[in-house]
Amino acid sequence: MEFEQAWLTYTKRDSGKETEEIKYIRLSMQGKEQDKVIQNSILELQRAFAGMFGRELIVCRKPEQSVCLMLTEGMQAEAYHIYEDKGEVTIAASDSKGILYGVFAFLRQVQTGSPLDGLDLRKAPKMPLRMLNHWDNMDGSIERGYSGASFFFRQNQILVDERTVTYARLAASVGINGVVINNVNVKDAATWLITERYLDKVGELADIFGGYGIKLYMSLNYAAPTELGALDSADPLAEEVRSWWKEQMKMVFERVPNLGGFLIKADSEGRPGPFTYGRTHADGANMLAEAVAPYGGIIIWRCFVYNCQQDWRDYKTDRARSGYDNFKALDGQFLDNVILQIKNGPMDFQVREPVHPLFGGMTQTNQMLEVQIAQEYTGQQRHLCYLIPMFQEVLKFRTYVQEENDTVEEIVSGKTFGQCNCGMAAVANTGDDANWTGHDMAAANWYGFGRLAFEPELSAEEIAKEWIRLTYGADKQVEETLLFMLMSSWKAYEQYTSPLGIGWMVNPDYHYGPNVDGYEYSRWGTYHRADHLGLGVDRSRQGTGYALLYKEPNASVYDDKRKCPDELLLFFHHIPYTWKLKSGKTVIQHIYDAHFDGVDMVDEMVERFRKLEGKLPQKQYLRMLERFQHQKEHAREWRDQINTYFYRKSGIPDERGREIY
Ligand code: GCW
Repeated sequence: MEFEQAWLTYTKRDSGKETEEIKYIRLSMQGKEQDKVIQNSILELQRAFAGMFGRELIVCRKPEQSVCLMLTEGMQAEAYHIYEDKGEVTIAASDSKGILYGVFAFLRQVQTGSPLDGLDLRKAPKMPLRMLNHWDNMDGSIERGYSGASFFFRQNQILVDERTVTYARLAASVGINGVVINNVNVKDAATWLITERYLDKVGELADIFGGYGIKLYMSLNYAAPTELGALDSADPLAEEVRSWWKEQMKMVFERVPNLGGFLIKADSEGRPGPFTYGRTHADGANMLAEAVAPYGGIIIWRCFVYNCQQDWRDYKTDRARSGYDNFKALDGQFLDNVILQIKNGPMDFQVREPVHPLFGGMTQTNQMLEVQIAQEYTGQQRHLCYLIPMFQEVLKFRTYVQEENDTVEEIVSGKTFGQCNCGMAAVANTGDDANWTGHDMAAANWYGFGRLAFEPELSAEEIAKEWIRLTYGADKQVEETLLFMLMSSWKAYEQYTSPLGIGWMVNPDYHYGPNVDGYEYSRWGTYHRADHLGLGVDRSRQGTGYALLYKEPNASVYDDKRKCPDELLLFFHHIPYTWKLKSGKTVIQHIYDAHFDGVDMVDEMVERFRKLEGKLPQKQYLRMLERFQHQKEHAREWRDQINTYFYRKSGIPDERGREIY
């Protein structure tokens, strides 16, 4: 399958000052023997300079040349320092990953046209783990994949080819240092990934990744001992089960010594787990952690655990509570090489959710934030939805777990509780489409996720600008237009889809397109609980009590409908249509206005985009235009379905007299 280079285009540059400055570039390498990562760093520089300037970079060992890669002592792991002195650029680091990240950062400077004169850039990644989670199945399909088939697996075989290398380069260029290659729902052939059948190929993949500073991880089937036919039980406290895992892991790590570890989804949505044996998540996670500990392995255990069969009509049960209720009591029981991976919100990657209350709820457990750049609920890469602004809001959220250093960012950076097994993971949005991400502009989410996990202090706008320049060059109109589109897109999507934090108004199972009553577990009634008077889920102390899971003052703010922020109001409260929001509008009028405004925003985006014809490569332009045309129509369908539904329910007309179908 043909593939493009996404943001690593390295296209020809033949004007501008920066070109002059580095015209005579040569490369020198100081420091210890070159490992694979350093070799790849040099290759990357050579590739880039050949592409951008049509010049060959000569590698020599004399220090007085123009670009110097320097391994030195005393810097933080993975950090780099780039500085210019008398026309010579030095990229210094204490480890080869620092050199690699420094090289990519230097190339970003050159490509975005930032001045090299007087350059003095010191960066160290904020989050220790910066991971992509692929939900790829071994038959080649991708769960919630919107960009074609898997490029890791086909027909139950592991693929290793040119695309693997380009993938690793793209991921490393934004600082990704861990990749889970298979779906967390581990079934069929994937259960066998930890056996002889696949380990040679896993090892090959792990080596390619390793050359780019990336550790390979796999998702694990908790019931592997029984499903592989080895034992009758997977009880985490049974001696034979524990020793089976120890033996298995010994073999796995012998064969793939640079393996990072495993990701596990247990006791959720039909996946097996320790509950079968009356054991806790801590029992299950710790058993595996012990088995991988001798090899420096890590167990990442997901907190996305809920019982989808529960009757929640009477407000006694609430899916939003279940992550917290399952894990809070276990805080402090997990071994050091276990990390709990927590989705950004308590439900499931809706366009708007409050921050998961486990952040701030746990103080003695390694924690990792999971976000989803695969746009399952945010337009499936047919709609444009740049998610970095959302992730930034999540990271900046104050949990009040302590007086300072209490934001989600500080927790998952390890600052709050002095941890180093922590970080951020994104459910990946890639597939084997030529452009990797289905929608060309969805690549900004992949790019942005990595950049954000490395440097959360960057603004969503800065990240977007970088991505635009790297991908499409320095044309002002292109930059302004695409920046406007990216920065308006999340807001627009939120406006024309489900209102005020309520969520779930999508078609069941495939989660695309409007369906107000579409929540798949609606056998107990609609999720949104709309009647002729109002809508929303009462999660206050009178309702499910979920609001009280937060630390003060968050709990009181969410618990009180007068204080609760508008954008989350219907997540936390059941509200009459006539209730006045902080904005001064009634709930029903907000629903109408937001839906009309959202469509207008899309229209404006598309109108501006059309003016880029001739400025973007034609093939890409047409590919994108097709998606934008669909988004335009589909946004109208959303608007009309939602507005009509609530008009019919409430009987209250639009005060601006617009036609509601
Ligand atoms: O968002 C939901 C998806 C499932 C997914 C699950 C999870 C991998 O609809 O497809 O399964 O979350 O995160 O485990």
